[in-house]
Amino acid sequence: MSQDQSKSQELAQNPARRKFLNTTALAGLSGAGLAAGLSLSPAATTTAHAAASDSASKVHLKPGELDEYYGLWSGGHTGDFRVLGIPSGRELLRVPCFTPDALIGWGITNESKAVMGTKPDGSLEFTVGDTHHTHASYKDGNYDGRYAWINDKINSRIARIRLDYFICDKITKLPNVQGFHGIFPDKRDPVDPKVNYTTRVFCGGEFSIPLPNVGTEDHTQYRSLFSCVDAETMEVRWQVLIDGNCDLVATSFDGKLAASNQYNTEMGARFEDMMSAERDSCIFFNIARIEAAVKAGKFKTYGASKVPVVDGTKASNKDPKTALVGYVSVPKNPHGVNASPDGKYFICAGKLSPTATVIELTKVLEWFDGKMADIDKAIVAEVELGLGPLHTAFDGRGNAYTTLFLDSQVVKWNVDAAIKFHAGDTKSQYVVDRLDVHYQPGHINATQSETMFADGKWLAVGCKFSKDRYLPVGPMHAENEQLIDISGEKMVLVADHPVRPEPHDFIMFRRELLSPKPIYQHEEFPLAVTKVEDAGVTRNGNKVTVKMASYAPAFEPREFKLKVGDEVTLILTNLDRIEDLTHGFALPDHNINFIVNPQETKSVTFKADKPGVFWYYCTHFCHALHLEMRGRMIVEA
Ligand code: RUQ
Ligand code: CUA
Ligand code: CA
Repeated sequence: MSQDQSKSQELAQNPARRKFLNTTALAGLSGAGLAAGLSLSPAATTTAHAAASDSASKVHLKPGELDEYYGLWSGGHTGDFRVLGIPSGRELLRVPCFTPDALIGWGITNESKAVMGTKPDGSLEFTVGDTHHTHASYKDGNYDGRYAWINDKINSRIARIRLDYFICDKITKLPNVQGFHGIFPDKRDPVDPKVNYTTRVFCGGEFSIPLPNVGTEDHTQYRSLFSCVDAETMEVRWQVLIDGNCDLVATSFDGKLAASNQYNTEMGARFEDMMSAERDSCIFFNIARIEAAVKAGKFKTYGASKVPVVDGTKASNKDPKTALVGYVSVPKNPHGVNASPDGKYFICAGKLSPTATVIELTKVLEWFDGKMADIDKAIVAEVELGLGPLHTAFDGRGNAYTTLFLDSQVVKWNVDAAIKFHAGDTKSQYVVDRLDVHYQPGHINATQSETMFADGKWLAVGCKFSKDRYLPVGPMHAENEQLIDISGEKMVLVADHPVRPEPHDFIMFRRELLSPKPIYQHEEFPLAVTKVEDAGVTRNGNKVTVKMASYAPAFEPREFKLKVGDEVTLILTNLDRIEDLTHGFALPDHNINFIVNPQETKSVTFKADKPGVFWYYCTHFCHALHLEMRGRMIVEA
């Protein structure tokens, strides 16, 4: 028996060993958790390898075989959005959104700068980002392949990714919010049954700040806002002023409720204060009522923002019949809130409590209807799982899978059995299986997990530490995304995938739910140079427009002349229509480099500030004459 197994057995036999983590225990225990991860015995490793080889053939796709699932991953503090194939785990694409990207020329081209946002001098407002959570648009309880959204925690921005071209087309900054963390689209409209698809995206504000943000030290004055962004216009529709903070966000399948777990109901400014209470909350937002309050003009605004802010504080929401929000009590510093695919429950993981809390949505709605006096009665289970529970996924067969950060495990548990256990049936065995993962898992998701079509095939686990799992490459380690086969009763660890630090959340869905376009259409680009004859140079004073076309293996024009001091806007359309025939445009000594995919148009604006001959050339291998695909920019003194 491995040390990890004996540790979890000891915990199983003596679960009261540490009901809750306090400040001192936390420091000691996180150390113990890390040490336990390191000391996996050779025996345990061998067993894991043997089990994995049975399922391994499923993940090793033959050359030319395609994956069954798309995986949409966040990039973490690389600030990007990533696309993986599942089960192979192969990374297929990185979609830049919040941060510049040298391959695409994101942050270099005028079009990308317009999406990212610029300062008055034309330079980028932000060049850093921190993406955590990505979720896609819904229709009838399943992904509809229109959009994905992703958060930027550092600068409180939300980006939309078009899933037809896999490009970021809009970014919105949330006003009066810092630490925008959880994000989730609604799944249908709460009022209009015809609107059975996503029209809103909800955003949780994790940090509290003065409203408006003046530099005051008195943190009792700080507040957090929960924001609603319009899925189409990407404008902020409304915000809710709350007590405590928001962390992760989940939405119900009927569109009526959004929820956010709160770890800082204490509204403390230091971690000791943030963990002083034994229980925090999961806050529930009544979407229809909030929108009615906004319509009725019952809102405030803060600072320069015009966004209506309704009052969701406890003091103003005591009467359930008129309440915009309800606060369900959850133990201690919960992390993660996830909606079960049957539409019945939200599950909050306890983080500093070894428990998961199951909240029944019909009961929350009964509270809002005034039929149930105590909203905490919506809790139908609060069961022990192990140390450091963070996030939960579902297999569509009634089982939940929760990561245990400190135990370095995934625990599979049955939700109905947990509810029975909580109701007093102490014989109800709700834990089905436990599996060691490597190491310290955070997010977890199963294929189709957050839809009504959870299929229970694969489980991916984002392990925050990889330690000894890969060849050492110096002090910085890859993260370890592990893939687990959950098609049977027992979980089987099948593959390790190194990823560049550090993805947080991800979703995986069936490939037929997307139909990406193989090439662009000129109509997407107002500046498109649609035929070679339109290429050429026009001058207006010292403002020069260069319309350029690329078609393998040439640029048109092949040379153009400028004078020092000219301000140049170069518009390039790739006229090749062949799938996968991308050209690059690199201009030495001018910090310009970008690609144009088939039928795509991009533009750059720069100063010709020095005399010389500058060979612009294609960077993307496109043709036998790729190296010859170049031209001269001649700048005369
Ligand atoms: S959080 S490890 Cu940024 Cu998604 Cu839970
Ligand atoms: Cu065009 Cu290489
Ligand atoms: Ca707390």
